[in-house]
Amino acid sequence: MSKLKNVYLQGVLETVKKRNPNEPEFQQAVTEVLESLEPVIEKHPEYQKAGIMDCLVEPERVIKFRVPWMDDAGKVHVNRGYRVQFNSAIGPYKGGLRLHPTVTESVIKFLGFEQIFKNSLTGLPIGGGKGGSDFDPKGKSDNEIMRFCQSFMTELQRHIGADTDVPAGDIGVGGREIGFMYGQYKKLRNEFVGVLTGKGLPYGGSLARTEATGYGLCYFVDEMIRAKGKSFKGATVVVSGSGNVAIYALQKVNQLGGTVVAMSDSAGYIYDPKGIKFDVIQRLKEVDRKRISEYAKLVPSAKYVDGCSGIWTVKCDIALPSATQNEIDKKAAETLVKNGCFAVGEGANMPSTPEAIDVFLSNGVLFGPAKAANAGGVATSALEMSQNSMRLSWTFEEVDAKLKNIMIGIYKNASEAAKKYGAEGNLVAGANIAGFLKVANAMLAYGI
Ligand code: NDP
Ligand code: 2IT
Repeated sequence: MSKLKNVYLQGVLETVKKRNPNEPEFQQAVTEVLESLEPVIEKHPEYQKAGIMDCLVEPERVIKFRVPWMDDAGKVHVNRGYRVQFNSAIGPYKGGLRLHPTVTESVIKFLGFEQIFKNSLTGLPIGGGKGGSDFDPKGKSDNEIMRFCQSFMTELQRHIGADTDVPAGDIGVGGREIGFMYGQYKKLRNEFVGVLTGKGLPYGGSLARTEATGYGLCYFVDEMIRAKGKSFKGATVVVSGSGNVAIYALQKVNQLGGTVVAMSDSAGYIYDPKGIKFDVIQRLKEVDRKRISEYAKLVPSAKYVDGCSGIWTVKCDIALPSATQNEIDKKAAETLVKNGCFAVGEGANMPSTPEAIDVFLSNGVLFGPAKAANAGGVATSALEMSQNSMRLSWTFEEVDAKLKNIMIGIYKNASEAAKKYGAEGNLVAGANIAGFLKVANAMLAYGI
């Protein structure tokens, strides 16, 4: 049951549920945003009059396609590919590509919807989109990954472009996959343009894009907790996941004086009271592509525990969920609170269930929602697009400094919007409202 009282918004949500049955993740993401926007809609009838919310919850375009590929043994497999071009009011569609067996239209739509507000919050000119496939990269050879990526791009290339739609990485898509996809795009289109971000440095990538989501997450959380007189110095931190976001969150926590005592993958988690070593985990995951259980064999002070959800029972001051959606439920949130956790920063998209968010907010936990806290990745992607357009590249320090300023700006913008609309201290409401206003005002200007 939603908490909505506004009749117009209730109607919008009803329509979303009717039109998109069996899409629980998409319904979850829309419900949260509509609940946050209640005070905005009450204050600004012009949005209702122009049907802004009705338009916003309907993607501009949903592309769904067949992706056939051949494994090393010569067997043919068929996966399903998606690109949801959700909203282009303030810039070309922008958002990652996810390769994971749990990918469905609902997952891609929730991610694309959230991306609209996140991208708006960065202050940069990017619209919202997302894509991916139910392909499972685990256990595949480099050649199989290459053939899949080439087949995926053979269709996707018809729908994207440097000024139209610019995909990037997400779960299961990193530098290797972006390389294969960019190579295929270039072959088919005979164009060297910034049509993907997260590219390798020799062919148009930006320094600091690899680090950006994890670093940005820490810059955001640092700003949020410093406003309450706290800091990372001496803090015990738990980071779930051990992929792109988690690895660079670990590195930045270390630089800011905190200690990450637990990390995970989908099979289980590692615990090391002495602090998880960045170099070891980076090599294990990025180079060797092994399971996190191997870490405990390399580092004697660490122990491995089967089952990834147990990570939330580890006592910490700050939690940075950076694996996947709905990884923290009500019970996990209650355990974190009971163990003294005072801040949560969402590195993943929608990692906390609505019930978990209620637990955090009602217990005074400082809560940085995904749309704000993990926006550093896409913000730096937009900086990659700028550098591609200029045919220039900035130094690591320049990009990192811009990223930090953007994250501080997002914190300020979200906290001010929350205060202005009667939800002081609630960054979920603040991020949704601040992200919405820019997009809605552009849509108002365009007419229907
Ligand atoms: P990666 O593929 O690099 O890493 C994902 C990590 O999460 C792995 O450790 C993986 O474990 C774990 N994981 C994935 N799915 C599940 C699952 N269903 N249950 C438990 N664990 C799971 O992805 P990223 O680090 O790029 O992405 C992590 C999160 O951050 C996602 O929610 C993504 O949408 C979000 N994000 C990513 C950004 C980016 O720039 N990359 C930007 C903003 C948000 P295993 O290896 O066992 O599958
Ligand atoms: O969820 C996200 O913001 C991303 N996966 C990054 C998207 C991007 O275009 O860099």
